[in-house]
Amino acid sequence: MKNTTLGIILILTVILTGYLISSSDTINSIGTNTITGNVINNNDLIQKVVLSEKDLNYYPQEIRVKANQPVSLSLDDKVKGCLRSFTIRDLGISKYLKAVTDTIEFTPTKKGTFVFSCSMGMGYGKLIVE
Ligand SMILES: [Cu+2]
Repeated sequence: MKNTTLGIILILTVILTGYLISSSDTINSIGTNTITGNVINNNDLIQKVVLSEKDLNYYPQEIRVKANQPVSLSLDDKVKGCLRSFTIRDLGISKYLKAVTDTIEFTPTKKGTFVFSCSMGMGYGKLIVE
């Protein structure tokens, strides 16, 4: 009798655990975006974008994000000089990201392609809002 009760509890625990794991996967997959290799994370709905530098320009030069979902953008330690002064003119964004932990937070509401650049326009790329 005791073994049966234990068995039932064990089975229920397994089912419940399985359910919890699968439901958290669902939450994760909602937050996950397949953005060209520059987006880490997503346990939440924030689209984290980390840009690097390659050949004196931003890398990657194309970022794809979803509209109406917050974006947190940062620059890694390869990004030097004026490239750290990140600008998306059409979105009214311009910020000097001094440290790798500095971020630009914004939520793109309009779909389309927006040019991003350094403050001088020397480094540039495209932000595609889908
Ligand atoms: Cu520049």
